[in-house]
Amino acid sequence: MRSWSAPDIVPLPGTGGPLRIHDTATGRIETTTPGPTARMYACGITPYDAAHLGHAFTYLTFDLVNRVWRDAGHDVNYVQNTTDIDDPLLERAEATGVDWRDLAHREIDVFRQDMAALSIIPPTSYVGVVESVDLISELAVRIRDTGAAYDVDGDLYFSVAEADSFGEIGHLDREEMLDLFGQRGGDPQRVGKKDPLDWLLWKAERPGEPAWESPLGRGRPGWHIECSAIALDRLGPGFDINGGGNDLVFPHHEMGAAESRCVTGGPNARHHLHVGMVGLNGEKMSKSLGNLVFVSRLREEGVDPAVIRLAMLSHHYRAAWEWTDAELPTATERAERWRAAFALGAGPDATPVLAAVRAALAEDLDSPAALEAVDTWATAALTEGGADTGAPALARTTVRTLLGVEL
Ligand code: 5CA
Ligand code: ZN
Repeated sequence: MRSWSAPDIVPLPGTGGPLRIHDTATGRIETTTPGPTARMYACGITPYDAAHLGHAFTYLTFDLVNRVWRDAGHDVNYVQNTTDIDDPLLERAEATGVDWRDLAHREIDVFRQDMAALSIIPPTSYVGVVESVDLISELAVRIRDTGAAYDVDGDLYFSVAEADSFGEIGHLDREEMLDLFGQRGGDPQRVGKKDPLDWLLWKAERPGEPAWESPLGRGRPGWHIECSAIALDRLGPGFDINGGGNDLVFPHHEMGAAESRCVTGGPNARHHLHVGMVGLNGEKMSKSLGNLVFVSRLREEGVDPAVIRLAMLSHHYRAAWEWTDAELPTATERAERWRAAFALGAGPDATPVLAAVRAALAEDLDSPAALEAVDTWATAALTEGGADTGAPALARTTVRTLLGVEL
């Protein structure tokens, strides 16, 4: 599937250090150790509605990972899916009287524009489920052939009893798993399953619903297997980082990891990165709750995407936070201050700013600390001045290349 246009990445002097990130599976900050090409997968949108600030915050986080790795000298193979066939998409299409394909194409297109406007580096491979049905059904067959899956009235289920190391990412107890499984797209009540936690790999064709031919019969993929199949196909086993928002820790990433482990015998990824939820008025911003601030709406209202990006960067990726009316004025003021400092003919040496931004991002993507380092330099440049004529340009390039803020 077509991705979106890439922002300009201007190289910086020197190289950054290794990226350390909080790994959900270990609960600790771990040092990533990619090869020459770092490999990362992030769960993409289900395109039944426009992207909101929560989605943007998640993709901004993976964009920072991408930038830090590149600055450390790696190429990055970044894969993102889009769930262009799933129940919520079909429900919305039905409710609004549009074809589900048209709905998906329209929303994916808005998403691409949002991502490009926010200077998010596009994935190397942007992969839809519809175009991947064959490789997903192939993985389902491989899983079935190991004996880990079984049939319930034509649908294929993964048997949780056969999942080695189940719980390795979220470390939840069974009660919590059952609760979250029911809330997040699972079917604990389905009659005929061996265990309420067993999950759907392949859903046989239902009347009036789209279906594809496969060795498992006509039908469509379950949710988790789309990501495990696409990641295995494009990245291979044991890639560097898998992740998404922290609403995906369970069941999505736990069940996806179990699928992958079932056929490879090892972990799908070396590290698991999860982003805190962005809320509005005390609730998680979510399509089903309808409490959304759309990136596309803000853009239509004329908000500078660099300001939206700055507002998000002022929050650490792991913390849950709320979008409020104060976000945009604060970020606008900061953008103006920085712009004024970058426009000066000279300023204080900016080498320490580059070092501080590099260090802050490499240590678990501490973007608030990175912004503070730039604030300190900009304030000094504007109030005390400085003699270094290269400093404003170096500070600006630091901000553009590492933080992706185009000022
Ligand atoms: N298509 C699936 C993943 S395979 C999905 O979860 N789609 S989504 O549209 O619901 O979410 C897209 C991405 O944004 C996911 O990584 C999800 O974890 C993240 N996300 C959703 N809501 C929020 C939020 N309020 N704050 C932060 N991230 C969010
Ligand atoms: Zn996913």
